[in-house]
Order: sequence, then structure tokens, then C-alpha cells
Amino acid sequence: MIELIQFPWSPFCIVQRRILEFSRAPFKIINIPSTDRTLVWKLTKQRYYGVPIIKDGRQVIFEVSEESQVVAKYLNERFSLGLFPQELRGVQSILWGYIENEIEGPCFKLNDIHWQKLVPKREQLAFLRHKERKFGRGCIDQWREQQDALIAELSRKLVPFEQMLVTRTYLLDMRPRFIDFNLFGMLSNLLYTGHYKIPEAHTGIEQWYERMSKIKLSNTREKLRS
Ligand SMILES: N[C@@H](CCC(=O)N[C@@H](CS)C(=O)NCC(=O)O)C(=O)O
Repeated sequence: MIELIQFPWSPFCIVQRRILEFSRAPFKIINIPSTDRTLVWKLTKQRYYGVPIIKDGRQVIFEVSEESQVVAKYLNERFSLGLFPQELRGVQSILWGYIENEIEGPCFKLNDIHWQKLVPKREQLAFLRHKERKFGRGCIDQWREQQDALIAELSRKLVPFEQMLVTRTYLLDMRPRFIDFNLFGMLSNLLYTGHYKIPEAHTGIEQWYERMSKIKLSNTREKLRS
């Protein structure tokens, strides 16, 4: 059985978790502390410390660069999910670059404002140190002060997706493709603590999000046949 090594609020882990749920394949979640990557390090033979990774029997799958989608492409092949069709090559990679930078940025900052509720006490020192070494001392307090501006930034950056959904059920097509799962993961990270909603103006995205949180592969196939 496939094992997903993750922590629950990570936007990138949510992408792969939702893809696995969508596939209907049985899988096991192994949660690790966000501050202790020992298991990832061991499974990847000291080649990677990020999450998510997946273990499928003897194979361990992980990303090879910031832009790679090794895990999603592996699951796509393994379960014939149709997430990376030939005709959307190029378009999808431009979009996942935007989603994983422009959309992920405000989402993770807004989520991190509530870090003390997410991170167990014994991990808080390592978590805060990791953030402050990457983003500067006091970064989380700054994000808290910038909360309204971050929500406005996110809302503005979501406009193209709202526009895509005017004429389509999913972002690029009448069925979900990889970038639907990608955007879903970033927004699920935003919504994880229950402190936020999808910005109000984006009713199309809100309805799409509902669909994306439930859709499973056979529904898609049935719909495609009809
Ligand atoms: N492009 C990678 C990004 C993964 C990523 O940035 N994961 C974060 C957690 S959300 C991570 O583990 N970063 C390394 C670290 O925290 O040390 C993917 O799609 O999986």
C-alpha cells in the first residue's frame, strides 16, 4: 500500500493527499513532526528532507527541484488519473509555478500566523527558529500585522482563477487536472485552522473548492461517459 509521509497542514502534502483520495487507491498517512525530517532523510537515503514523499513498496518518490512534480506524475501514471494530458503541457507548468509561489506565499503566511495552535509545544522552538532563519526575525509577527494586506493580495492573485471558472467546471477543463489539485492544496492550507474563508468576491472558486474537496475518479469517468 502507498504510504504518504507528510504533516497535515502542509500545502504541498495536501495536494498529494487529495490526489490519492481522488484515485480511490488505499493509502496510509504517516505524519511526521514538521521539525523532524529523520524519516524522510532515511527513506530517501539522505537525498531529501522535504515533504511530501511517498513510499510505494520498495520505491520512494520525492521531488528533484522546486518546479518538478515527480510525486504527482508518479501517482498519475500509477493510477491513470489523466492529470497531465499532452495538450495541457506547458500551460500547466506555467500555472503551477504561479500557484506554488504567488498563491502559496500569502496562504502559508496567513496560516503561520496561527502556528502556536498547529505546532506542539515541544516543537515550537525549532519551528520558530526555522521560520526566522528563512524569513527574518519577527517574521510571523509582521505577517500578523499585515494580515489584511495579505488577504487582499491573495484575493487579487486569485482573480485569474475566478475568470477561468466562469465558463468551466474546473480550471482548464470539464474535469480536474493537476493544477486543480495544486490550487486546492494551497487554499486548503489557508483554510486549515478555520480562521479564514476563500475571499468573498470569489464565489466561483468557492463552489469549485467544494467540488474539489469531494471529487473521486469514478465520478469523473462516469461524467465523461455521459
Ligand atoms: N516543490 C515541492 C515543495 C515541497 C515543500 O516546500 N515542502 C515544505 C513543507 S510545506 C518543506 O518540507 N520544506 C523544507 C523544509 O521545511 O525544510 C513539492 O511540491 O513537494
